[in-house]
Amino acid sequence: MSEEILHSENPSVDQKNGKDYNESQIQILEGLEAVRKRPGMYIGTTSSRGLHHLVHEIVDNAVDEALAGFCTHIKVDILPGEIIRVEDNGRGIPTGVHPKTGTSTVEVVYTVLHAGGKFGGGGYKVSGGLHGVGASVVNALSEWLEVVVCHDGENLMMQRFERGVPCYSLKKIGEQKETGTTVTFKPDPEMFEDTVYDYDTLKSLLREAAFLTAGLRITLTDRRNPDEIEQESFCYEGGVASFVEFLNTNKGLIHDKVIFISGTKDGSSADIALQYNDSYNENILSFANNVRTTEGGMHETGFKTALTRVINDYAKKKNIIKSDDKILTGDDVREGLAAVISVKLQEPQFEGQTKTKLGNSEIRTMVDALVQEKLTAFLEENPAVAKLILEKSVAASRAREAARKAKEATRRKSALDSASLPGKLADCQDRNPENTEIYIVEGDSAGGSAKQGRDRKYQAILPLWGKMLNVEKARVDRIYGNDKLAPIITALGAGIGSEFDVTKVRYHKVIIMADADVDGSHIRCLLLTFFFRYMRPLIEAGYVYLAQPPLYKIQKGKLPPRYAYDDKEMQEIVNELGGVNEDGIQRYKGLGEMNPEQLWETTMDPSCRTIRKVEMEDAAAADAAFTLLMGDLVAPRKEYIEKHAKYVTNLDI
Ligand code: TSJ
Repeated sequence: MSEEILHSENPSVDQKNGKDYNESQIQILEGLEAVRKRPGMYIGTTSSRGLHHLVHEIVDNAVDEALAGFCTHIKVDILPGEIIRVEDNGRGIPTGVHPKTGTSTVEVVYTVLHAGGKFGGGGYKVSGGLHGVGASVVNALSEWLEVVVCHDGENLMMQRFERGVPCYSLKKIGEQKETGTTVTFKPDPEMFEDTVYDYDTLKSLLREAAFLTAGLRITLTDRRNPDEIEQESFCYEGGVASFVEFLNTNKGLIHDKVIFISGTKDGSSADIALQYNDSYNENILSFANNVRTTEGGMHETGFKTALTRVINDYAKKKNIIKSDDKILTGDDVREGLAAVISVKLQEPQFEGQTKTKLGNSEIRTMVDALVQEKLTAFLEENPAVAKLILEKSVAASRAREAARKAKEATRRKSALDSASLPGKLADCQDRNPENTEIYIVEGDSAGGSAKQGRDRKYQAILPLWGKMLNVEKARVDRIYGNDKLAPIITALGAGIGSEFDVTKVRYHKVIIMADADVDGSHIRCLLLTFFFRYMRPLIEAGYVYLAQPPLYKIQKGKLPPRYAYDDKEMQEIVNELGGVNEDGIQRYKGLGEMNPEQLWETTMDPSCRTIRKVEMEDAAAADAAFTLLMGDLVAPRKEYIEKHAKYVTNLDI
């Protein structure tokens, strides 16, 4: 492979100033080539998510400089052509010759896999980054990348790479007093399915980074459209405490001030913030070395165990619970809890299916001891707050007891028994969940078409009817009783909440099929929120999908009909057909308009349909939108709808 690069005819590759390639340089090229051969191995996915990971990866390097205490401001710009520029005001990547390679440290950082900041000379870097892959991976996956560095407060140095290969060695391009690093790169369209950056995705990513590094300012500017430059700047002196305030925006608070706990032990540190709101949900976000640990892990376990113990001990001590059978469960003490746990450690072990579960058991012990000590002291010193939290937990406990009884009552009526599946469910013949899929369809007419159009061997159809339940205001007991959600619970056959058992799910594809209009978004939002809150492992297992019905049917004369899934595609097809007459450009108003054959051809036939897998981020975004849309607070809701009208209607796009 290195052959083609070594003997490249690209005149911009200056053959390293005529120097012979030595063994280590060949290894470097082989390394970068490996990244380009299997990009998924290094960044998880080449989907839009992978594209955004690149920015995260580069920004993390600048964040490390901030954590080391030398950088106060990071600027991220989206430039025309989907080019990203990241600039910091740190010390600048060292520019001297690296003893191992004989090239500059800058070049090492960008060409040696896993080099990261460890080559900075002296400065130790806890392995951060998404999976700690480093700048070289971003370089390998960029059509081109340019780095401009001022390290010595005198010389401005620059180097350019194309698909990972240096175009020339680091060279002086000018003089500058201020130190810092600027990286500009264009993700390689050959490597990514989609190279369009989403402003809101970058915004939440950078806001999160700002929350996790108290005092660091991060500014995002979208310059893609020169007539409409968008900019937002994030800086939070409160760090994770500010993060919790943010999570509780627009929620009714149980107590005013966020509780903040922090400590270090054996070179590891933990920052924890928590605050209760009056909802019935728990919202715990955890991080290890600034990497979001969606699958949880030892830091989360330590926190939860200690929280449950501390609250029960306090309740017993104050005679709030008198007998052992009234002990508060973990679910009870976490009802309405918003919390952020951020730990930093030297050698994080990332485990689990998506490598986002922290495996270091010493962190569990550390977090447990820290929360035990500090939260106990807090409750003692703040009896008024303690009383409010205890009341919330006790109310949750009572509600859960009532829910258990409600569930038993319903069980007795056998309405939720898998022996009696919901009446409207058209089940499939195959009983092996690995082969089967269920379409959850809004609207009776679409449901009818889907039933006729499906392949009944492995496709089940559940039409939804009945009243929309406001999940936001409902506890578990009311979910079971809801006529819209109960059939879903029964059809899936795996329970809900803490009793949900993903191994019992009757279908490994749960496909939400709703119209591409406001009502459709509403139902998608409701269902995603429901799955997010009550069947989260279903999403984590990757079993939830969104059907993508076409928006247009294009008919020209006697030719077979063509379908388009967005406006651009519609225009392309029309052009390709050389135009169509008036009644040939048909826009579907809803799924119900399609006949069974059309629905099968466009949306349900696995050989030609597209379905979109729901990621945790999608579901979390739906949950956040839902909180605003269905919550009690009218003013923020109105404001949100006005500001995000487009987003709310296209929640899945
Ligand atoms: F890695 C990278 F190229 F992706 C990147 C690194 C991207 C950006 C936007 C910034 C940086 C970066 C690296 N900013 N600041 C630094 N700092 C160092 O590399 C550095 C500087 C000095 C010393 C020292 O010990 O003197 C050590 C290090 C690691």
